[in-house]
Amino acid sequence: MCKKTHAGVSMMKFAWDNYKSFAWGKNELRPLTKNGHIGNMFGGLRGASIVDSLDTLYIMGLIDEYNDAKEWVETSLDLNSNGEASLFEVNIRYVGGLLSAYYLTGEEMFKRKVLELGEKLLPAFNTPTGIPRGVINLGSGTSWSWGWASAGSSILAEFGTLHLEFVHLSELSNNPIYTEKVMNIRRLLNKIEKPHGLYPNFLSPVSGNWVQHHVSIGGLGDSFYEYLIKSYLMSDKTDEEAKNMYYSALEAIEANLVQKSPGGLTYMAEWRGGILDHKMGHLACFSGGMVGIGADDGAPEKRQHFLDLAAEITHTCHESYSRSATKLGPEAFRFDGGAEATATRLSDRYYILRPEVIESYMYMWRLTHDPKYREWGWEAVEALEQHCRVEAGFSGIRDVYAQTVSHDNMQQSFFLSETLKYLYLLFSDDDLLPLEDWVFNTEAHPLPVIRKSCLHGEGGTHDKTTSE
Ligand code: DMJ
Repeated sequence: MCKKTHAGVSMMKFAWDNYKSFAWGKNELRPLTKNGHIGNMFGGLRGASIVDSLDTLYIMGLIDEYNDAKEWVETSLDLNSNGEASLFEVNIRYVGGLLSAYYLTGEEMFKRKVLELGEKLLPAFNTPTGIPRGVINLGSGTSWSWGWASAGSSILAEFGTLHLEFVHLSELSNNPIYTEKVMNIRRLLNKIEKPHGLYPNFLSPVSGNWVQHHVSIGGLGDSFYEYLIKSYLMSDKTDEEAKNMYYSALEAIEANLVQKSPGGLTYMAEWRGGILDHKMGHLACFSGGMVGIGADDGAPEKRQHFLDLAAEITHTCHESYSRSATKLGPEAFRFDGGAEATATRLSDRYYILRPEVIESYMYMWRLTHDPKYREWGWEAVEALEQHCRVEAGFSGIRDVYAQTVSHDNMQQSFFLSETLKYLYLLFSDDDLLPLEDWVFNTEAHPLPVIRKSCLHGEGGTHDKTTSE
């Protein structure tokens, strides 16, 4: 194992050990106050950091830690909870985490748990259009829209980020209902008229019409686009509808949102009813990797163009890191009023251990083997160690431009699931979870490509899925 891969493992072990000491069974660790955080995103479900970490621990070969996590899931993950859960968050973290744990290890218990949980999500689809609402009570099955979403609408990045997990739920249960639910969403989105070919972020689950014309590749839109291309890849390149929707969406994005700054940086702006907002969120930085993994299946004459676009976006996102005092990137950066990849508002300067920039480094490394992606990943390791590591875990910071950092006291579960996993894969050989065989859900949980001839409900795989 190379020294840099080892660094990823020791960071994971440090994050995990502290979670275990101070927050075991809670959703996240609060590393400054050394206690646990539960929050209200998962409707009474607990142990988000455990479920999100199962595959990372396993892949890294942290087997004692993985066994502790597995035992907790078996004995203490109580799915009979009664609170208000985000359908999206439960799906990407719990369903995704349990599915990948099952596929990597072949442990039947994970399959039982994930099928039990999957069933509890189905009532969210009982709306006039079948577009699910954002919030569901896992006990009663009642669902409703987020109070902050305009006019009772559902969010594109939420109802559009169910496909990969739901197709696997159908595979494992031999029950087509999950696939039917997400195919119905797909059908509606494919059919509905789109302004300039773009997908707005808010849709009414009652009328099936767009509610506002705000378009973003960052928050509220992001993973919908990611799941189009990944649905195609996960189907062993048979899902032509997903493929066509992805490339048409990308064409509209390029025509309307992709911009070049005066300093030559390529970025994806946001769109508000035809008016561009020259801002890119940290969340939108996943798109370097997305455009990269989709490059090969585009029209032959556009392949190099897509790869170039992916590299340019990843470069811009790296710039948002390298232009800060901490070498970590802000939540959102702008390209107006003289700004070039920097945050101008105080409220955009925080970094909460998000993965998207490192995620794009990992994909671009695998696709090009250009050493700069590993160099950039290593800069991020050093910055995380210097500014986010505290006595009892890793913490987000409030201002990436401040020389003396102020910590937010939260070790997000996606730091263990995504940030540290992508860093580890960036410094590992390509045959660890090869991209031809595995697709990562939006929380970085690997799901196998479905090859009708050999999957059929079997857990386990012949690929290299763990460190020796
Ligand atoms: C993760 O939970 C997922 O990557 C999601 O798609 C977006 N936000 C966080 C990480 O930033």
